[in-house]
Amino acid sequence: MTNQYHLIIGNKNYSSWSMRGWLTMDMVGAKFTETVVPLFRDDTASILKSLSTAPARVPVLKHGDRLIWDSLAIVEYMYEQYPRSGLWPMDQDKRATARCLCAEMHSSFAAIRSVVPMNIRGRRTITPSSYLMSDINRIKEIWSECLEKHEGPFLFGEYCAVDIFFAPVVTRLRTIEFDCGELQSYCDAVLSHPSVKKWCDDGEGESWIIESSE
Ligand SMILES: N[C@@H](CCC(=O)N[C@@H](CS)C(=O)NCC(=O)O)C(=O)O
Repeated sequence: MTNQYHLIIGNKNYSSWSMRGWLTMDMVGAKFTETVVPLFRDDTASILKSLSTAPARVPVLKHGDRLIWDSLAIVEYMYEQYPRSGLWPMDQDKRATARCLCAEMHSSFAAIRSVVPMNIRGRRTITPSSYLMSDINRIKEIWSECLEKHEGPFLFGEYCAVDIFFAPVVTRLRTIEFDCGELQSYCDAVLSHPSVKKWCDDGEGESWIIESSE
């Protein structure tokens, strides 16, 4: 098995799960190559199939013969590879909560996902429905509790996997020009993190358009 990491991702402007995989790789400092596959085109599935035998979704991490085809699995895999990277907090109590929050992000928040598809360069003001607000309120509760307990600037003090998992939520709130109030400083900290900035700059530079996410 070679030690090369190869990350297969979707459009940086639109693919929130890809963003989480990529930010994970960037945070741990792994040297990796990336292939961006434009999503929701007639040839998307066949391109993905030509790149790996994983289910036709992104992100997919190839590490030698190993395939890791889910963003949360990529976090856990890269944590095993880079245990001192700070991907999960060092403290076990914090780490337990951090894992719960990433799992919650991974399995919940259907409203924000469906009503506000990720579109980093997009801006559109909306009046959030109560359905959407129930997700946003839970997100605000998580952020407030973490920031109060750990004193910021990130949710567990230092930037970690939880900030990575919430980064696409931050960009979605910016897309709908949502007033985050006192949580705006957290959003600003995420958006100005060098990895997040790099991803967003790349996304803004893409020319693909996915109409259903506009
Ligand atoms: N649970 C998966 C979700 C992956 C996922 O749904 N990725 C989307 C892009 S953000 C995708 O591949 N969509 C293409 C499709 O569904 O055909 C993960 O965390 O990696």
